[in-house]
Amino acid sequence: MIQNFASNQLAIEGAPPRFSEPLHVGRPNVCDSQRFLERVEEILERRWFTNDGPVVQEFERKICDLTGAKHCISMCNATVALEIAIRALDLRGEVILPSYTFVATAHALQWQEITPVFADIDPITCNIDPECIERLDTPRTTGIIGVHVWGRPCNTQRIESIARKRGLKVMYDAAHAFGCSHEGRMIGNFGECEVLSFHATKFLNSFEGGAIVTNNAELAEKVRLMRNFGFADYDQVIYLGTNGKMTEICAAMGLTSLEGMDDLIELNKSNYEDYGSELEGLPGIELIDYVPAEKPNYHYIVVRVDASRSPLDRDELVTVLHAENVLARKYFWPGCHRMEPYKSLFPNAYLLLPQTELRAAQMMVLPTGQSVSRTAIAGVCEIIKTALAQAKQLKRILKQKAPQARPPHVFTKTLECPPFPN
Ligand code: T4K
Repeated sequence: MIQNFASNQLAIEGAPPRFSEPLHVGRPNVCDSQRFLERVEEILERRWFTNDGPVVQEFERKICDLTGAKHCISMCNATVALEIAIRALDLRGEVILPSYTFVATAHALQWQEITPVFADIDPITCNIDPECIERLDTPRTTGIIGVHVWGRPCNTQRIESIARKRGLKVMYDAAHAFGCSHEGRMIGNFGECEVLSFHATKFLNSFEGGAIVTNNAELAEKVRLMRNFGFADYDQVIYLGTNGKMTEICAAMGLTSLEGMDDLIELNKSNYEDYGSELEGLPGIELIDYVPAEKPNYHYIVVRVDASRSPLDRDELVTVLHAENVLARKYFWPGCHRMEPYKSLFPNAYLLLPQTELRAAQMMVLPTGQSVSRTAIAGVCEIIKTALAQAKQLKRILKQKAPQARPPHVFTKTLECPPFPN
């Protein structure tokens, strides 16, 4: 899969791509496939496929054991889990959240006609800046959604003290943070509730899936009802609800992934360290760090490209990598405030989001996980090093190729807001 790099010519200059197959960010990890298939056999035999079956219940119990949270209510995905949590907490009016997140966090509010109010981020952690929350709070504000971006926890103490002072409810989008700890407690125990994602691309995958974890029994009960159309019993609907249920097959995958979780963390950590040592010392190239005293899941390899020090900027590096079949991603570019419908609703939001604008233009996510070997990591880093060393001539080529060189799935519409800073 990895080709020889005999000459220093890059694919963007006309050489064959370094990787013959695409190297994806977000390739799913598969743990014990035999054990998963056994579970599938059992499910088929049992003929209980969904609606709170035994595998779902076992999965939920194991999530509680691992996080220490009292209740886990599994869901079909994290987006629906966010929507249900927002509704169960009775959030309405305006809710403050970061713009630097996957668009699902904002959509879960807007879908329910609640106004997402975008706060700027702390430039170090890329998580919501608590000082901005104070500035954005209005009489219409009912809550705050913090997002533990890349699995690095928000400043929960500060957020929750602001919320207490101002009578706001706090929940967290913990889609990236399953298996991580914060101040000695596992993620899953903060705010009113936390939402996990078990999407195929996530640290723990159940094909598609999510969960709400909480220590609040009343909220847990409400969420359980809402997940199943509001049914309290046969023929008895006592609540407005939807279909947010996880299937048995998804739970079987989730359970199997849980059993392989320690190995996954070890592998992720080793990949992270390999990237770290390969990229060390490159000007303007910085791998985000995790607090080793806590328990990170090391699921994302996130590199900040500071164009004031690096000879190539983030977009240039991503274009070079794509030409080599390394499908690096620009998560989270553009920030939610530059996506529809928010771009039209709040055309001036960018004025209040300088750190979001800056980081969205700098961050690049590289492939990791089971499908990326040490040799592949060395290959990816060698491309980056070669590109930086040849930056002057590459800039000329990139300029000429600009329209064709654009990665296929990036945002191509002309933005009404001004261009990003570098
Ligand atoms: N909150 C946050 C903070 C989130 O990051 C997310 C999801 C959510 C909430 C919502 O969670 P869910 O409702 O999904 O449970 C991907 C994921 O689809 C999305 O789950 C994730 N965040 C986001 C950060 O990344 P896209 O639009 O970039 O997906 P896509 O299809 O481009 O896939 C990413 C890469 O993974 C591709 O290069 C191909 C590779 N891939 C993907 C799948 C699904 C595979 O190799 N195999 C696969 O099966 O959003």
